[in-house]
Amino acid sequence: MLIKRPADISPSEITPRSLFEQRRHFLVGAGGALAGAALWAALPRSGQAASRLPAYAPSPFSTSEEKTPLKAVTTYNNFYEFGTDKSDPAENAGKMSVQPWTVRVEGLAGKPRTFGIEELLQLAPLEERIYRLRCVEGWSMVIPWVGLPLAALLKQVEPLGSAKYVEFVTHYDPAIMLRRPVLSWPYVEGLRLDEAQHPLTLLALGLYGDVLPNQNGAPVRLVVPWKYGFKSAKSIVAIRLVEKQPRTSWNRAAADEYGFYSNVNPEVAHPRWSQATERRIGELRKRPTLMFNGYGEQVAGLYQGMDLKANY
Ligand SMILES: Nc1nc2c(c(=O)[nH]1)N[C@H]1C(S)=C(S)[C@@H](COP(=O)(O)O)O[C@H]1N2
Ligand SMILES: [Mo]
Repeated sequence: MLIKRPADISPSEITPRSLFEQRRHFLVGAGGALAGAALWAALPRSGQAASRLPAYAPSPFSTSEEKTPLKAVTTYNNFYEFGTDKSDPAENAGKMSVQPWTVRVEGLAGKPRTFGIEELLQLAPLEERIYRLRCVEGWSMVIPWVGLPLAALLKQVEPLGSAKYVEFVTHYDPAIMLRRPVLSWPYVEGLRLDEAQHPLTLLALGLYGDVLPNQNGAPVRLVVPWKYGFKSAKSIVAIRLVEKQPRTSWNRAAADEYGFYSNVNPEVAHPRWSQATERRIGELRKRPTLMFNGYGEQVAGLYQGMDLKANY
């Protein structure tokens, strides 16, 4: 049994909305004119006080649904490298040092290159994207991410025509992370190239206006809002353009339960539970789960003609 369906976070653990709303303020400056390198270097690190990201614009892709409180977003996590209980990542991920940090973008590319994390800030204007994220376990959150489209990064390296898929490799340090082979480490995820280039696919550097807390995948993670949460790889160190569909950690662990596509689909049950409904963290009621997590209008075209029951 790999994933248990955990009891939801108790309402008492959730910070009242007014508390975190008070600390919200948007840095409006010279329209992102601050040099990314200087700015990133000046931000506090290693799980210390939160620090604001530079100016970012709201995105038309944002949902207007009520956001999940920051406290829940940062204490109810899946980051199995730091333990399998929901509270483990918040307790243990502070050990991870995220500076310096580089992301290698390699494989079938005309201009493969390693990017310093501060360079990512300069590739495209930062955006705030308020996305629903649906975990395969049956809960969901609404999180205001800050980041840039992954497409902006991929464009830099000029993918070759032979590149069909993108593999995401995440940080693994056995000195501070689980050695037990709960999953095959490092955690690997993958997308088809057109999914990776889709405008909704976000390379997130922050949430609620601050740099990412370690437990949420600092300093850089993926957010793919129409797929189950496990596709959104945390703490990415390499992005590989490849010809063949990558073997992902969850697919290796249980291929019949975690398919490559992993699109949110209420009609395809997980072998051990229905996926028809979900519980928004902080709520008691169940809501119906929407096809493609409600992003069908934007992404359904990617799967035209595919059998989504066979390609689960
Ligand atoms: N490296 C890594 N990335 C990961 C995971 C993980 O265990 N390791 N868990 C995934 C799962 S199952 C989910 S639901 C999301 C949770 O992201 P959040 O904690 O920021 O909400 O991260 C995904 N990314
Ligand atoms: Mo998940």
